[in-house]
Amino acid sequence: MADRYGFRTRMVFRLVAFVVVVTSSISLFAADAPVKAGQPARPNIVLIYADDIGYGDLSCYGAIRIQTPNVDRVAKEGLRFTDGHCTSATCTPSRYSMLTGEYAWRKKGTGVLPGDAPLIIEPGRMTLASVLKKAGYRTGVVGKWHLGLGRAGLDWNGEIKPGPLDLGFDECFLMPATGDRVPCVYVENTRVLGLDPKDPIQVRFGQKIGNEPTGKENPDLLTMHPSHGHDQTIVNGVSRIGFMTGGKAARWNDQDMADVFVERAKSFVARHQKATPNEPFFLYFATHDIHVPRLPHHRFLGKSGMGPRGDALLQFDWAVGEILDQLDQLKLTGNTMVIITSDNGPVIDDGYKDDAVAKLNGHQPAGPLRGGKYSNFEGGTRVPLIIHWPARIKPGVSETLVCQIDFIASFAALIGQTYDKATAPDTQETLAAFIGESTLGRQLLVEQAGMLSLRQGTWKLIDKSKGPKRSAGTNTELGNDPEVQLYDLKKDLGETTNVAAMHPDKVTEMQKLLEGIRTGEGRLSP
Ligand code: NG6
Ligand code: CA
Repeated sequence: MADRYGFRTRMVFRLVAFVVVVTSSISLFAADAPVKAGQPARPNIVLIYADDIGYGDLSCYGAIRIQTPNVDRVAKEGLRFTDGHCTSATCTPSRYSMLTGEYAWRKKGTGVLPGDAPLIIEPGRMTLASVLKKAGYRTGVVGKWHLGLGRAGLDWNGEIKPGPLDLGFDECFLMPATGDRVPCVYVENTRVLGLDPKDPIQVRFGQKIGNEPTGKENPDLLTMHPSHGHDQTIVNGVSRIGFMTGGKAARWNDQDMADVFVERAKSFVARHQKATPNEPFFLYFATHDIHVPRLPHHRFLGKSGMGPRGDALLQFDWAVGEILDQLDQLKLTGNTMVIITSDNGPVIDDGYKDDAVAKLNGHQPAGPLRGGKYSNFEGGTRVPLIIHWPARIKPGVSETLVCQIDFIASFAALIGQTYDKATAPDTQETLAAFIGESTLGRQLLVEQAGMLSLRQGTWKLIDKSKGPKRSAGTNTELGNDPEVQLYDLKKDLGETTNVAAMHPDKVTEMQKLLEGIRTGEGRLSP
């Protein structure tokens, strides 16, 4: 039998076969990386939460004096937000809001916590981690916690409970509070790591405990001197906030801290991948960089030309690269959502003489924004926010107003999970904005610093305040003014011209809106 089908027919067969193969492999990919509209997806989620990195600190946000190539890769391949926010201009309230979905100012005792504070989120309460855990995610937190641990009067030598394990995390490896606060030890799950029972640890704030040297009494022992505050127990040549004694073998080494956290973060991913490769994971990776004391590893020293603050930024960028490399190696990058953001705006001198001011070299940590950490101006809460998820998110830049407090409602929507609106009254579902499928984000956002401000679209209202213009120690412009302030950020991103007098109706409208949110329906905590 010669040619049963003609040449043309054979070509059509081939074409059909080709189309079948190609479309089936596309749908295979789609099943692997759920991109179909209407279907819940379950990407891995890696939330990289920087400490004190400002809007202008990364080269993808316009920094020129410093290069952050790993973060820039995330921005280039992902969605970079120009109006992304934490809720507060300091750490504890931002983290509280992000994890609970409740504005921190609704609850007393959520300001910057001392190192011996009890856990401020009620054990068993729904959190970002527990919502994901309920949906089958393996959950872990590595790095800075700063939401309190245990109950009042905690004995650091025993079981440290309650903590993240009571809030939906399967495992944790923590710096309890901040780098500049005692206790300067790591907590692994419910124990201080490496503690020698013969050398028990004791921690106290407000009153000295033990007889170890302090920055105030023994400045000659210091390798880094405080500029304001930070003159209590000396650990590794650096005086901290608070007093501790004992626990010598368990004390962290500041220069190794980024390495330790990266190692722990990678180990969480690797172990999880091995044990349950078909289940997604959520890693909350909260770096210490670039908070004070800035003591990056010696391989970064002098590399930025901007002193320890710039070197710590390079160390942060390195850490991001390490996480990305691991995801690449494990072939997880496609269906992992990597988020990079920060807990508050930038600060230059935050209490140590580390050359940050002298070596700034024209670098603008807040970029075009006014203020920074502690400030009511945009520099306080408008921070870098980048989301990278190749299977779903198209690269680009979004000007949509989004906030970390909305991760709960938005991720719940993404994975088809319900969440308890009563305990998370302030989280709003803005999933489409986070994944770049809509330009509709938040209509209203309360920003917390010394007082509350309100964003409505590109309007910004800062209510009257008798507070100081600048913070005495850090020299940050705080945005306090006895007159009400209104800024039109579309025309005036740097909040230089108060237009309240020109728009009295807008001021009244926004004051009422803010009051409504403050006292209204959503109120939960006393
Ligand atoms: C301040 C500290 C500052 C920093 C901040 C918390 C002094 C003088 N200043 O009280 O150094 O630790 O608290 O930073 O003690 S945060 O990023 O954790 O909010
Ligand atoms: Ca911070």
